[in-house]
Amino acid sequence: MEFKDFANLQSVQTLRKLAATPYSLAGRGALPPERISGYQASSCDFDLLYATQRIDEQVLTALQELADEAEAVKKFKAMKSGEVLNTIIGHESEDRQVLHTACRDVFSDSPCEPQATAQALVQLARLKTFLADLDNGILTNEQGKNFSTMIQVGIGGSDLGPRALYHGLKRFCRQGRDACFIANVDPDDAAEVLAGIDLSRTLVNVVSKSGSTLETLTNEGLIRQRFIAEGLDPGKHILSVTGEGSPMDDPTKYLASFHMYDYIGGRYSATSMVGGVTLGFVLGYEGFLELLRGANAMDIAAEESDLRKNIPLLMALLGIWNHNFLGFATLAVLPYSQALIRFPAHLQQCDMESNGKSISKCGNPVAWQTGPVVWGEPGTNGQHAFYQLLHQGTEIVPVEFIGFRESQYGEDMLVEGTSSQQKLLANLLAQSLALASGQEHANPNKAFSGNRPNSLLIGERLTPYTMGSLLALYENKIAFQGFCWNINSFDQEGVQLGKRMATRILSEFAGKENGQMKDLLQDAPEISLIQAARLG
Ligand code: G6Q
Repeated sequence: MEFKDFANLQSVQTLRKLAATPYSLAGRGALPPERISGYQASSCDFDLLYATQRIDEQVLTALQELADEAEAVKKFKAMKSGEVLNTIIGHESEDRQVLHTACRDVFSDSPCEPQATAQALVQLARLKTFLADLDNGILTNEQGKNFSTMIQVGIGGSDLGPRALYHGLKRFCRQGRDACFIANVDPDDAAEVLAGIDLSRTLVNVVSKSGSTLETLTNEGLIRQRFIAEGLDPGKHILSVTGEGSPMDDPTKYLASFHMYDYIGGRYSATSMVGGVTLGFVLGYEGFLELLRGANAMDIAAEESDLRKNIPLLMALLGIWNHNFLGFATLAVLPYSQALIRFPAHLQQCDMESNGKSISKCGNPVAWQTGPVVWGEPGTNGQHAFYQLLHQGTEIVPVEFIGFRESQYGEDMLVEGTSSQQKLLANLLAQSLALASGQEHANPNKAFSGNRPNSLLIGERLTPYTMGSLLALYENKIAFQGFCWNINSFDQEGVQLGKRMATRILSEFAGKENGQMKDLLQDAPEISLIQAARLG
């Protein structure tokens, strides 16, 4: 494998030239039927309509060349086969395999990386037994009653993905089972969740790969105290998911323990036991397997080298076109699906923690833009909020719309001749067109310049299977972009500095609590800041 700098790729020079005259979506007849039908792709159960991007045949050809030159698909396959891709060549780095895909490569007789998949299968078998014990009344609370709620305690990658999937699939939760999440060290997070809960019927799933995260350990401690205060035995209620050998890897403290492995990055861990335990509890074991099946199907579809037939690759390259060549700094992901309310928050982490990097795979400063700012909210709510800027603002924001032909509940009715689902989809299509086409008007305040690139990702219905596919689609898109930008998308050194400073400030607070002011920091700006904020 070669790690070529983005700026030196031949196709990048071609694309720079093409970017001087991108296709205009705003002109009369700019979106003829053959363009709309020609610019669509399908992977698994999703269709991508991308006629409303500022691309033409030449751009698509050059984007394909870029993907080929950067060996994006080859690297993706190498990733799935266990190549050590989480590394910065020539420098100290995590030096790990990147094998979240192995968690769902469990349906094949010849998995891409057999060892990791064997480990995933062991964890799945343990989960299956645990869930069956709950169903069969082998595991009950102190009074012999079934558990009805699972609280997942974790933060970052140990929270966002599982939480987004839980909201996405609430419709499919088993009767009498629910989940909630505590992430923040803000005591109000735990207080609010615990206020509405019968702890005697609750399981607490503490998830931390490192087993040493301040927020998670603090919340675990707080909850343990709550159990004791209510006369309950925490050991009969608290589970753990952690890395093998981590400080939390102590089965004697927990009702059950599950493992995840260092080759699975936190933000890519939703299909490991990090998501599996809570999702298995609410969806049932089969429901969780369906999610894995959908993710696995997308992982296979992403091996296609023709970007016109590979949605994750196509979305990655369209993103690069908008970001690096047309110069748009952010990306809005706007799901027209209430169930996906937390999905943009998950993508914020998955994308920005992966691709918010300034050095190349070889440790050199990059001379090109890497990951965009990613944000989003479900439509149609967003239309009544920030779409003004999307349509008429000076900042052009490329949009990835997501929608489904059918609603999840199927509980709908006609109001004034159309169903709510039709109204939702009409708005989705209208926004895509309005952003692209714009509108001329004599009154400048009512004119829309158009040419605001977007694409429509459409599925049939959001189910455990399609949710899995959607999750993997974005994970794979993010990896493809990282391969093209020649960065390491799988580490997160950028979060360390703030963490270290917080630890120093906390030790200052702790010193005060003990009445023995430490002067560890002395003239450090931390001290001035503590004083200026009137916190000490
Ligand atoms: C994700 C990051 C980060 C991590 C959290 C929680 O890729 O590594 O968000 O998931 O910091 O870490 P633990 O699971 O170790 O508690």
